[in-house]
Amino acid sequence: MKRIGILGVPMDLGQGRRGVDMGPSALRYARLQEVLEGLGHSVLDYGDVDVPVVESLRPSGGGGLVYLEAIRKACLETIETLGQMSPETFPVVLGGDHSIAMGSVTGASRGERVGVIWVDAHADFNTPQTSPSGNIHGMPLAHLCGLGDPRLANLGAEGPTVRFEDVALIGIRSLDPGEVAVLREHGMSVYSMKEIDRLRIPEVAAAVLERFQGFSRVHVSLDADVLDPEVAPGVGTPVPGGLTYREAHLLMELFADAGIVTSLDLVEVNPILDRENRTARIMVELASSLLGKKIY
Ligand code: B3U
Ligand code: MN
Ligand code: MN
Repeated sequence: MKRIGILGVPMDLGQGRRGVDMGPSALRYARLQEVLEGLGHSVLDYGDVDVPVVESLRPSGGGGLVYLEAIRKACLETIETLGQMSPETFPVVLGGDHSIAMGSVTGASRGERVGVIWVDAHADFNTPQTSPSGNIHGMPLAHLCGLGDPRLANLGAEGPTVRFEDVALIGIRSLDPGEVAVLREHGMSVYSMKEIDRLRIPEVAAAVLERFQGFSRVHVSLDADVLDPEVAPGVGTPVPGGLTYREAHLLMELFADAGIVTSLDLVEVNPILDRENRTARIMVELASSLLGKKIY
């Protein structure tokens, strides 16, 4: 039995499509708390971080970076709220777009060395210099590693939250040219869909889990768009050829069996683009697979 703390971050400032701010509501509507309690956990919902409505910010033009300060503030509030949870609490942070992970990973790591498993169609390893869109949800992992804009790269007390060698990316199939260069430069460990097709999920999971054995903190950041759009249509930037329903569950179950994961993000669920809350329901099921006990 774990103590689990749910925190919503209704953030849509990291990208251009409306609706992803409703992700926390959709995940709660899909009975996240009841499902986790059904597994025997004790679950407390800490409510939502305050995120300004996009219309209230009236940007004077420019790309997505005009929202940098508002995103930074929401990430700092996320860190503060996660800090109020007891150290043994397992945080489940609900996006919102993926820019929230700069707050969730930093807060959940509690200043300790943290292994990050980034499960996503995208690497989110752009910096303001390499990003073709200017959207900050395409940049959180780079900033967690200390690259990019110093206002986002140093949200923790002591510099970058994550070491380059402590990241594993899984499910990647859409990269920008500048992003590839930065990933290569830092020798990032990328399990693309090609590698998943070649090695299959058990081998990928085993390799990643072996790397993070002995870590006191391991964070899984689960972007709904890692799933195939046929399985999870409610996302802003769908990319064909993603994880099947069974592959995604197997990955979470193998993580659960290893028992080393200490925190989780569920991000990029966009209920406006979804079909009858299917994507939120699948994300809740995946959280349940990650937090369930091994039966067979
Ligand atoms: N790499 C592109 C697209 C993208 C990243 N993350 C999402 N989409 N969800 C970018 O805008 O940085
Ligand atoms: Mn992402
Ligand atoms: Mn993505």
